[in-house]
Parts: sequence; C-alpha cells; structure tokens
Amino acid sequence: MSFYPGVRFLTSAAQPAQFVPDDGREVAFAGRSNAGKSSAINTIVGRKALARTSRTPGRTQLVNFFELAPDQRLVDLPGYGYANVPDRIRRQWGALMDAYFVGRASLTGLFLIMDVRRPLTPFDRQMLAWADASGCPVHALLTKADKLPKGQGLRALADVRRELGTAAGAQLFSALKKTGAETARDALEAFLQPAGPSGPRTAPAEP
Ligand SMILES: Nc1nc2c(ncn2[C@@H]2O[C@H](COP(=O)(O)OP(=O)(O)O)[C@@H](O)[C@H]2O)c(=O)[nH]1
Ligand SMILES: [Mg+2]
Repeated sequence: MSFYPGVRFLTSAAQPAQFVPDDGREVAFAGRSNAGKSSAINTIVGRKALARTSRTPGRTQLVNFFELAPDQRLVDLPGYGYANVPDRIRRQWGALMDAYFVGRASLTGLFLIMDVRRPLTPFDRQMLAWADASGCPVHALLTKADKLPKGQGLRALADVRRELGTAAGAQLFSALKKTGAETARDALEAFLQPAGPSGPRTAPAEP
C-alpha cells in the first residue's frame, strides 16, 4: 500500500528549464549511485516501483519529479560518485545540481542517502554544503543497515551524528528489512508540512 495514495510521476528534467513550477513544497533525495536511493524512496512512499532500482547505475543525469499530494513533491536527484564518468557528464551533473539548489524556493528538505558502510564521501559533503548554502535542512539515511551487525550500525550512526552535529538529522535505514521506514516518513512529513504560524501568537481578543 502507498502512504501517498495520489502519488504520481510528473516529469524528468535534463536541464533547469524542464524543472516543474517552483511552488508548494518539495523534498529532494540525493545520494551516491547505488547507495539505495531508489529503494529508500519506494519504501518510504510505499510503492514497489515508483523510483527505479537497479544494479547497474544509469548515466542519464535526470532530475525526476513526483507529486506526493497536491503542492507536495518528492524529487529524485541524479546519483553521483560512480567510477569512470566522463568529465563532461560530471560537469553537467554539477551544473544541474547547482541550478537546482540555488534557485529552488520550494525545496524544504534534503534526504541524503548514504550506504552505512561508506558514509560521508566527498560528494556527500558537497551535497551538505549545497544544502547549507541554500538554508535547506538535511536528514541523512544510513542505508543497507541490514548488512552490518547491529552494534556496528549503531557505531556508524554515532560517528555520522558526531560529524554532522546540528547540520542534519541521521538514522539507520534498511529497505530490505524496512528498518527505520516510519522514522524516515516522519522526517519527510516534517519537511513537507508548512511551518506553523511564525510570528508572535496573537493575544486573545479583549472583551
Ligand atoms: N541489503 C540491502 N540491499 C539494498 C538496500 N537498499 C538497496 N539495496 C540494493 O542496492 C542496490 C542499489 O539500490 P538502488 O535503490 O537502485 O540504489 P540507487 O542507485 O541509490 O538508487 C540494489 O541492488 C538494491 O537491491 C537495503 O536496504 N539492503
Ligand atoms: Mg536509483
């Protein structure tokens, strides 16, 4: 079952002009190729094949937009960090990400997907820097937690939390075992919900 009954694919953008209109609220998912990003999206949304999963990472640099509910979107950013990528493609990726992070007013949260066994690669740090520069809060998923004994997973989580400090939330996650799915969904929801009334509370009306 899907936690977002109205979820639907909107479009794939190869360049900024193809991004969907920048309104409502949008949460982006980024991660090293093969880290488990598509699997995490499918698990969190509760749809088996919303985002495509694969063993052989594709090289197409596309930003995939999904509508979760009216005015709420999930964005699957192109994977990064796989070997043997021509420089031209790497530059194209950088330009696309830069355009996305700099200009995206509706971006209210970033999910950073990292293999629990290989967290915080240089590319991940670049993502964190982009998010920080655009004032976008980050939630890190340490995926494939089922691949490590529990103690090792918890140590990896503690290490990542120590490094990130207040820069991001972090949790263990497994698409295979569904570990952490609910926590991740709560974090997604928190990013998608408009903040409560910001200014000072209005005093009760005088009689
Ligand atoms: N054991 C395990 N394997 C996973 C998990 N998540 C993804 N995978 C596998 O890792 C590979 C890459 O996953 P995918 O979601 O396509 O990664 P992406 O390239 O980041 O989108 C696939 O073979 C998945 O089946 C997980 O939580 N546990
Ligand atoms: Mg993928």
